[in-house]
Amino acid sequence: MADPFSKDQMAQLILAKLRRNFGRTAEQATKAHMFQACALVVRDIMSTNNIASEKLVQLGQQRQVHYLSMEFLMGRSLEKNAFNLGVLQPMKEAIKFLGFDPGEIFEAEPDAGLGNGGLGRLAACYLEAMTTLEIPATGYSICYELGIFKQKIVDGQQVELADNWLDLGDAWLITRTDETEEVKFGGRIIDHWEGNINHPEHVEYTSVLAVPRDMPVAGYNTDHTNVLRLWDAKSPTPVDMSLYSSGDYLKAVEQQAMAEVIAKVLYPDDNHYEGKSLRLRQQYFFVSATVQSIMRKHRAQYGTLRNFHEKHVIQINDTHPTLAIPEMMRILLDEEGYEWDEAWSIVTKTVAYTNHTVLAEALERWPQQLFESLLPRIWNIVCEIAHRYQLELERHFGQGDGRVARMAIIWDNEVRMANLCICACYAVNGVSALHSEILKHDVFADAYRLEPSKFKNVTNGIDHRRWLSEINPELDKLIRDCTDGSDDYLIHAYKLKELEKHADDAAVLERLGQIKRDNKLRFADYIKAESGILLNTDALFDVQVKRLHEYKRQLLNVLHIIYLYQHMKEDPHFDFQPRTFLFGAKAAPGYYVAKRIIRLINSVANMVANDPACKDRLQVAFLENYRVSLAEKLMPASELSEQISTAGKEASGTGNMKFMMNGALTIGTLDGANVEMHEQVGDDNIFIFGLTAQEVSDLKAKGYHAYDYYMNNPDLKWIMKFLNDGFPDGESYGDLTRRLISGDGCPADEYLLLADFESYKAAHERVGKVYRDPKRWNKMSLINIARSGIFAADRSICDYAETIWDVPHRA
Ligand code: 26W
Repeated sequence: MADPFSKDQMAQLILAKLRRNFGRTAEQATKAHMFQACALVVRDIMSTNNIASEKLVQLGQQRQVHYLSMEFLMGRSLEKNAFNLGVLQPMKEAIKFLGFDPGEIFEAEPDAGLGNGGLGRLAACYLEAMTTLEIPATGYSICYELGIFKQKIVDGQQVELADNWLDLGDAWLITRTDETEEVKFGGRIIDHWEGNINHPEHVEYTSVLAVPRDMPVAGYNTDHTNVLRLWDAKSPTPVDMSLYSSGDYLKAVEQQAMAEVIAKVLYPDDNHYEGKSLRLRQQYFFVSATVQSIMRKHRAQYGTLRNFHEKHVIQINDTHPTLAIPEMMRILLDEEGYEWDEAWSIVTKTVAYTNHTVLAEALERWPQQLFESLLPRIWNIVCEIAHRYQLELERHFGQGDGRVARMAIIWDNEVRMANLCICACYAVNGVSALHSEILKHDVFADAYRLEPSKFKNVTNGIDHRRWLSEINPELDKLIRDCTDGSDDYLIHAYKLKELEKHADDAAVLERLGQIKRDNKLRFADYIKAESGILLNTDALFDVQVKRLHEYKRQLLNVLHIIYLYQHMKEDPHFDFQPRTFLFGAKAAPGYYVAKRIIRLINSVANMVANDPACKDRLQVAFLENYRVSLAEKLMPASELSEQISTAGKEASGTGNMKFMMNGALTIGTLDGANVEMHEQVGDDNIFIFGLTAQEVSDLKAKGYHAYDYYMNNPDLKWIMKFLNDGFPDGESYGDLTRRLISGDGCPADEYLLLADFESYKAAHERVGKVYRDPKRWNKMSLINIARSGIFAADRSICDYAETIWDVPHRA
């Protein structure tokens, strides 16, 4: 590591940036100026380090990782990068010295919200971990002008506002115009045959320029620096002057707008596919630019692409970047003159695929017509891949076998992206043990039988430097005090285990409890200042934050709250542990039911807030605009983490890990990574309830009758009636109860809320009992923290490096 900076040096650097970039002194600077100046200082350090890192990689001819993802949910970077670089302390002192409050400067940074949820945040944690582990890696995505929308709650309902993060977020980006790539859309292909070799010519296409805007990423305690390459879309001709002068002004401007719209906005759909032309354009745009850029650099260094797979691995984050496969083929065939077999051999040794969801409605299937007209040459290549695959499958299974149809890449005039990935990738992995098993035995069972060795598991992990040390400094201190006093656990997360020596140490448990109380108070202060809501910090903070989706079952949580409410009203002596239920969730703008559930949560929150009977006992709050920077404040203050998805549906979950590391206990189903959390801590340190994945699938096979559960359970009956009758705010929710009981046109209660209700209720009763014994609760909390090391992203990245990428990493 380079020498650390002193406070004075840091102040000088910041002042110089203020002067040069904004023409201001410290006295004239706003918080926004100050943030930008600090970011520029940190960016300079990383940029210098990155040049050195790239040199070393080039000299050592090391294999590089390219992580392709439509989403990178980076959140804020200033405090994080400064922390990793070891300059956080002098920077804070310098900010103070210049007359500002460091906390306020960090708060001035907008979240880089270039993602929806789990998949995007995972990519961000992994880029940090790859950097810390000194793996030469680059992330690739789109430089969306507008990130995930900002959520406002108006009259209980979600309203979406534009998120213009580049205002200030720009400070991190280094524009590399010299590495611009051209991406071609539309037009048609003219085949020129020379013997049996084809030289296809692409004519009448529309060009879009892809301009890299690189965001450097620092690793912890290393000079190694990687970058996130965000492609911005530009028209090749600013405004076509020939059209302009010929009077076709609109057409001239239109061409420009058509090009630039590609990078305008992140699609806010999570786990839900819609065959939108612009989305396909986004995918090809970023993937084509990425592959061209990697191959161009490789050629410049090695003079050939023959050894490409030895020097590069391309990891595709769900199917969204699948077009990297035919795009590599296109370059090798059309631009480099390779024969099919050799090109295919290079591609299939380079690309690996991670699946992140089993929900059928999330599977990408592009209509042939759209695909063919937008990407004519890529379409031809995919047809050829599909054809050859079909022949192979038929050789293996026999013609007319159902498996050939299920595994087909093109079928019913659709391109199935997952099947293309499975065919072309040398590795396919799920993101938790359970999820990987479901992939092998259910979703991709046919492919698994064909090539079992392709299928792997890499259980997700989170950046524990951000999600523990940075956001929960008091807990970080306690851990250091209880381990060897050093920061070693920041590199070797399994050292958290040493905490467990103190599992019966009353003083340590008391201190752990005190840290949680302080964090709750701090969070309550923040919420009060932001929204005016006064949280009851004496109550158990029971938290469910994640995207709103029916399979995640926020509605089950609400049903239980209504049950508690009813019992409290009925029986003033009803003995239950006071609770503050906190929700945070964005709904996809077009997902009607999800939006209704948000409205319901707000109806319940209002009713409870205005009912004196609930005072100091029951509280519900919907936290507006849940995002990375809000999660960072909330995790340290949470006591109970709700991970209550229908078993078999949540691929992994990563929020669950953030809660665990910050000492919250989990109430959850045996789904996704909860299964492995349960394995780590045992029955005694987690509140498990509900049907298992196997039981869910058995019940569905047998025929699930939600109505019977409803009829046989007086609590459920009462709750449904309550929802139908409506709330003091005038809203009633017959639409939601119908969905649960009769189905309203679709299968009733698809996610088995009613089947799991009783078991959920019982688990909550256990929670309440344990909470009344603070010593026991704190011990459970300590054990959870101590055994959370396995959920560090470093462990996941080591798994990828060793079992899929075959690249070395820092020990
Ligand atoms: C095409 C629309 C679309 C958009 C996003 C489909 C699917 C997605 C993502 C794959 C959904 C997603 O974020 N999945 C989440 O991935 C996390 C990281 O692996 C897991 O922890 C979550 O369980 C999973 O829901």
